[in-house]
Amino acid sequence: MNTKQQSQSFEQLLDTLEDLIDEKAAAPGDEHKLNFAIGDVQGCFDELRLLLDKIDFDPDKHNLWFAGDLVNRGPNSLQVLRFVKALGDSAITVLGNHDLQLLAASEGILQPKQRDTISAILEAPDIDELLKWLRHRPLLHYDKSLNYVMVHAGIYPKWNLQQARGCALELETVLQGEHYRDFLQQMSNWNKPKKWKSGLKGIERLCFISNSFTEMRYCDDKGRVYLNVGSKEVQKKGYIPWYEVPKRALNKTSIIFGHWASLSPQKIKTKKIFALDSGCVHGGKLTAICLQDKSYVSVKCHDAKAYS
Ligand SMILES: [Mn+2]
Repeated sequence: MNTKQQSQSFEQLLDTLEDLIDEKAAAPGDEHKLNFAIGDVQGCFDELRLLLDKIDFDPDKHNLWFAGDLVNRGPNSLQVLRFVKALGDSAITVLGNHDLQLLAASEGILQPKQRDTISAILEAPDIDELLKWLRHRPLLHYDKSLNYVMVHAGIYPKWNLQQARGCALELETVLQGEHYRDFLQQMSNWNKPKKWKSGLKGIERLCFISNSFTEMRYCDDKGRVYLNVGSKEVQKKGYIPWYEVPKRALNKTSIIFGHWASLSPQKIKTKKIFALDSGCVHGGKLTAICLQDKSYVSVKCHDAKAYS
């Protein structure tokens, strides 16, 4: 980090974020490798190991993509975090809401809730390096040669690929910079604003970006985002999944996401949409998809009563 960046205030940084130009080139793909994308692990370490056995995982032959929420609610979040970090370049992970909440909890900003299972991480001797690694994960991963993009919850329906990548880069810049605590402190402005405007500024802009990538499920047909809505409200108001909003801008690239455990991965009929959270932590399954041949592999949750 240079001296100029170090001397910037959080407010100054917020003012300059919009001007960031997306120059991040897609990482050179290992074209000889098969890529498997895996849904929300949420601390289900035994199931993850079994899933990797099932696909005969070999880091020389395979790359793993994780759709975020590596941690929380399941029994072994610390082991999952250590394991995925140790995979190095063989694994790509995007940040989910539980990952961001873990970062906030580690700073004393959020108090863990009763159902949260992150205390082993908070007490781990290697917490600093684990969470520094986590904080440097992207919000969005794009592979140009495979033509896939991966996020945790979704991509705001009005954003095209370039806008989505630019917005992800804005928030990644903050999370990886010296002011990440300021963002974590303020990120609980969850519900506002509902609709994107390119002129949106500052913390509202960052929260909108964060919500879209890590929390969003439902929108209305005009593209307003509604967070934390129950099924009755969804029915009454006619909300639709973000990926069914008419004229969705990012429709030429396949989108992989997790976060939505009640969707059945193989039942979604929307073209180029791949939902991977099959609710392992709730007693469902942990699912992987091979990006090259679109075949699914899954293992059942070990705990018949579910972990959460
Ligand atoms: Mn989630």
